[in-house]
Amino acid sequence: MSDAGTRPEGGASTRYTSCTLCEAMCGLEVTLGADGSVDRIRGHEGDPLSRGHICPKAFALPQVQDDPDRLRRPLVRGSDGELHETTWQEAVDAAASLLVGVQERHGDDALAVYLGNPNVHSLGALTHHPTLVKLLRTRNRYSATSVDQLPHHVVAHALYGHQFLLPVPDVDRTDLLVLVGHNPMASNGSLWTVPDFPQRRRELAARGGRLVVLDPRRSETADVADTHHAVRPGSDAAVLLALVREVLASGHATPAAYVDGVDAVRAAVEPFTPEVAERASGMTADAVRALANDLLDAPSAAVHGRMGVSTQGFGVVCQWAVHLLNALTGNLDRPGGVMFTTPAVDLVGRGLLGPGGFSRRRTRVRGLPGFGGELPVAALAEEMTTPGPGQVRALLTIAGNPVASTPGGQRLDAAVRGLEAYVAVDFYLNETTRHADVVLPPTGPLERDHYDLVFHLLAVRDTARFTPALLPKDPGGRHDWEIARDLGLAYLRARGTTRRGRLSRRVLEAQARLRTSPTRQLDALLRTGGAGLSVRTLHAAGPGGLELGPLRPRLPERLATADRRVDLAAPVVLDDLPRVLATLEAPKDPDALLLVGRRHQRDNNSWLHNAPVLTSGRPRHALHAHPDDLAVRGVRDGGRVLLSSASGEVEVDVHATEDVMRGVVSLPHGYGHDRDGVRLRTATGLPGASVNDVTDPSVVEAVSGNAVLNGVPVTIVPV
Ligand SMILES: Nc1nc2c(c(=O)[nH]1)N[C@H]1C(S)=C(S)[C@@H](COP(=O)(O)OP(=O)(O)OC[C@H]3O[C@@H](n4cnc5c(=O)[nH]c(N)nc54)[C@H](O)[C@@H]3O)O[C@H]1N2
Ligand SMILES: Nc1nc2c(c(=O)[nH]1)N[C@H]1C(S)=C(S)[C@@H](COP(=O)(O)OP(=O)(O)OC[C@H]3O[C@@H](n4cnc5c(=O)[nH]c(N)nc54)[C@H](O)[C@@H]3O)O[C@H]1N2
Ligand code: SF4
Ligand SMILES: [Mo]
Repeated sequence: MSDAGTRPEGGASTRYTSCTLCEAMCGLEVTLGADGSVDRIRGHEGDPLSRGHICPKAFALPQVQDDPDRLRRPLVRGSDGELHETTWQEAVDAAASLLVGVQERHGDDALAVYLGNPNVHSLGALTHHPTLVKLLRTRNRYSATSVDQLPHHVVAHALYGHQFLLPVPDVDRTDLLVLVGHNPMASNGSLWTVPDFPQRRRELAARGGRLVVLDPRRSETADVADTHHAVRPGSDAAVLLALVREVLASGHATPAAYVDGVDAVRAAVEPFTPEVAERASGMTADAVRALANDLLDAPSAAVHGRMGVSTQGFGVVCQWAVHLLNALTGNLDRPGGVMFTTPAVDLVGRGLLGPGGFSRRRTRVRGLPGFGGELPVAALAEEMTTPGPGQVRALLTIAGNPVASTPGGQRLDAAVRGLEAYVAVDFYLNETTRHADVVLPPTGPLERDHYDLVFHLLAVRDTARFTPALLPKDPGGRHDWEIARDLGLAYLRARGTTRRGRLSRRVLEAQARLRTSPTRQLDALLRTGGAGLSVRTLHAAGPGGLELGPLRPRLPERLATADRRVDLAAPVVLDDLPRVLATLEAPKDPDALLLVGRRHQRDNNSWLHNAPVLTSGRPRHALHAHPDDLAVRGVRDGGRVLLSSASGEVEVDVHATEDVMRGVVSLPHGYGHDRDGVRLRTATGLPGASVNDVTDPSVVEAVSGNAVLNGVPVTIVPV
């Protein structure tokens, strides 16, 4: 079993790998030239899940690999204040002693850890980072989850007993697909591994099925939908709750036998009439009633809600209502509805991923709730800047860029500068990692073995694919898991743990796990999974891996609730409904502008703007606004405006388009590479502005503490 992959032997050769850039996990067919570099990339036609699909981002993989800006050796900040290249040993020891120093002076919780998005796309990150983080003994743990899908976890835990029991739309068999705040034509699907959404959408149409989209913007997905309902940002709760109400009022709801709480739900949603929905959202009461009927009448239907309804004021209520619509129309756990996967490595069933749940631990300053062992990242800056016991004074980021990715970026930027110690594991200097005292750069995505531990859990078909590293590892480089191993072991030395005679079982086990490669850990997981699999058998199955078939019904056996039943009347949600109603019914300022995000097929969060293949062509960083909204403010198409919120302001270019509703402006995140007049090397495209300098960390989703990135009140004035 090789961890390094196979070296190409003379002449061109065809290899197969997995794209790890987004949740679609496409299989790639790569031609390597005689010198071993990537000549050509195509979608792998024989891949049973992605079926030959590829998007422009995959072509950035070799550009990241060869990018002269990519860090390949560790950096340590010298007494001159600059970062200098050094040896791995020195860098890892320096990092460990910085972190331990702060913890010895100020307590274990003075260290905060942020795990960024790419962690979930890397086998080695998933096998090793949890072990490393546990060793660090801090309760100040943050991740991209709380600027993303936290409401999904809260609801899955409440309904199904486990935060990762997340059903996915059975897109290949459904008759009616309803997408709320989700744009898979650009994002390729989320919490829903659905490679080649465009073709799957065409197949839906060919079978006579329909696609309905709710979005304040005519997104790329709304554009190919049969019906697009423009809804005011942040108002979906009114629509979704009215749909639940109408489904129940019809008398034709068909919840499964293991579903409880229907009467309590009926009473709780009674005030949410279609008329309330119309006043709040702009979607007409008739349209709401018609959609409820369609959901009841369709032979099968699947409702899915993502970023637009997760990272907004009522994220938990929206996700709950989405699950209820599926359950009450009999579409939970049936072909063509939403279904659970049967993954070859079942992290949920085997207890390898914790069930989640709210903890007693809250953030020190604002008292935001902890969930699943983490705290909401919207609180990170204030935890760094508010003096007192427990103040955060050191940071470890792994594959993350919270200054660009979390609300209140400017404040966090300043707070990170003020830290006593900051260690970053990243192969780029980004808006955040540029402040690090030590930067530990891992190998790139093409240099490592891959098996998708997370996204096989969320895929529209059950498959199991292992791909060995495409390119030989840089001999002087380190994989993420090797960095975690070396940093973890150095940390134990720096803390004196390893000098203290007999080690506890906890430490011994952690050391052993850190020393075991991801591929070996994967092999053990496969071998003990009960299906007779191993890395060798997956390898032997060919480059597309094993095809385990379409999704199959799993309930109630798959439920992790104590009584193996689903109680729809989740108190965390029902208790919040009076507040939701009051807020949605409050009078609205007719002149207000609400800011929403958007993703483009050629962007990838905050980090691919240095790949020429993606940044060429028309700039995509502009603020989209309705021409009428611009006219009344004296702003011309193509002009520049100052975009301000209660929290901050940025200058941006404006693009007039009727694709956004009146009263809505849209700006993508992940831009703003020009900070303090310094153009970060990681951007060859236009720097753009960071939307998170405008989003407001003081406003979070009330139940979960998730960031509110959509529906932010803003103003614009011409500059
Ligand atoms: N306003 C607004 N803000 C948002 C969003 C939004 O829609 N609107 N979306 C949110 C969402 S959904 C997410 S997931 C977050 C993402 O935000 P983050 O969690 O900050 O992740 P990225 O922006 O992807 O930054 C990833 C960093 O990881 C590095 N990296 C890439 N691959 C690897 C690797 O294999 N190992 C290591 N060590 N480093 C690697 C890259 O160089 C980059 O610097 O942003 C959130 N922020
Ligand atoms: N190309 C590309 N693909 C990606 C990523 C990327 O950066 N680029 N990031 C990946 C990640 S980390 C994630 S989490 C996923 C996210 O994938 P998506 O959920 O598709 O992400 P977004 O485009 O941010 O949001 C979807 C839509 O929500 C709409 N919206 C905003 N506010 C509201 C609202 O209040 N109500 C409703 N109904 N809609 C609203 C926006 O207009 C937008 O069209 O994409 C993944 N895939
Ligand atoms: S959709 Fe694009 S970025 Fe996502 S896995 Fe497929 S090729 Fe990669
Ligand atoms: Mo995300």
